[in-house]
Amino acid sequence: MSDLESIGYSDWFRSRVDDKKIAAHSVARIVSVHKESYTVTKGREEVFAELSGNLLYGTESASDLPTTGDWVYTDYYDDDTHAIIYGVFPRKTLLKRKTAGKHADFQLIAANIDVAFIVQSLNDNFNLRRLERYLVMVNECGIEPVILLSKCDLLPDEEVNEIKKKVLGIAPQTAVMEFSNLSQENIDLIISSLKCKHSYCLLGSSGVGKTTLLNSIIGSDEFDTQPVSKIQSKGRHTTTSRQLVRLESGAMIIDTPGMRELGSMSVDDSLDETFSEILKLSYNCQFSNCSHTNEKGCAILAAIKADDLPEQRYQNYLKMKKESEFNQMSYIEKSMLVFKLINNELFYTLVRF
Ligand SMILES: Nc1nc2c(ncn2[C@@H]2O[C@H](COP(=O)(O)OP(=O)(O)OP(=O)(O)O)[C@@H](O)[C@H]2O)c(=O)[nH]1
Ligand SMILES: [Mg+2]
Ligand SMILES: [Zn+2]
Repeated sequence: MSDLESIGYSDWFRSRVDDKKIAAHSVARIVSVHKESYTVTKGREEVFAELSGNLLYGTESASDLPTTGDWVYTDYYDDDTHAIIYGVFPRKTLLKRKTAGKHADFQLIAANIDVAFIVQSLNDNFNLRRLERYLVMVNECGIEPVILLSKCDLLPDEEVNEIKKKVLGIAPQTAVMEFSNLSQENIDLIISSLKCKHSYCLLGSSGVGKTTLLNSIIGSDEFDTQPVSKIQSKGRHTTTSRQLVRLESGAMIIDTPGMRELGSMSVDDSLDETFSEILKLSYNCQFSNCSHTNEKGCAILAAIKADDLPEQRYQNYLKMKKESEFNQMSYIEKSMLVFKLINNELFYTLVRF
């Protein structure tokens, strides 16, 4: 196995190389992203790297710039102490999220991730609706989700099992496991599930124990963690950067800062995947263009009435569908929507006088 293969390089990427770039440069993987620089590796030491002028000034969208986990074309200089990045490989998967604020901007979280661990703590952080949002995001990106319920030391087993049942109710196809960094329950199972050459990432709200889990996995306190009360009083996350960490097993894992706002980004496909039972029901609606709101012969409404589908889950589906449609609108479309509303407001004011 070559050094590159040991960190995940495969035929998938090999068959997508740019002939000109591969003739001129070598391949490396992004380990971490800093303000204006990067760290890259070819499977051994990590090297400081910067973007070439062409890449820095010639890209039209921020999504064309490298993110953690990306494969890139590089040249090493000065006895391999420093590298220049010339281009980014096509991505197998790209994890991104809508950033806070009005613009439909995206922040890249990580590229070429195989499995995403969605972490929620079993005590105060647990929320099924939030979990659904994470599942949509991960499915949207074509990444396999695994749900990890943290801090199981804080709850009696019966309560843990109740919550697990609820989770399986919304994600029957997804692996779900409770664990504790404190008692180390199921940590060995998580470790043995990590496959050589595969890339993983840890997702979830601030304070759920993502970094503590990473420390449990590597068996040392290498990365900073912080009590939840401190995170709340400071109003910021403990983990602030993303870094590809190589484990002894040959697996790679990226810890991420907790997410405050989770915008769902698009495509009905992944919504349908997350809410697959709703999609299945809709095949039985009498009319093919059924809006599932008031039609006769609507299988979804019938299922809600018969208690086969929880009303709340259906409402959540509708809400996310709407949100996803809104997010797909361009900034201009959204501004026009507001503008129209302002006009209406003025119009009514005039009528009243
Ligand atoms: N009781 C209990 N506490 C835990 C467990 N895992 C983590 N904690 C505590 O939860 C707090 C937050 O843990 P972190 O690992 O820093 O949380 P994080 O998810 O990395 O948070 P951000 O980096 O801000 O996104 C720390 O005080 C941990 O000691 C657990 O299994 N049980
Ligand atoms: Mg952290
Ligand atoms: Zn219907």
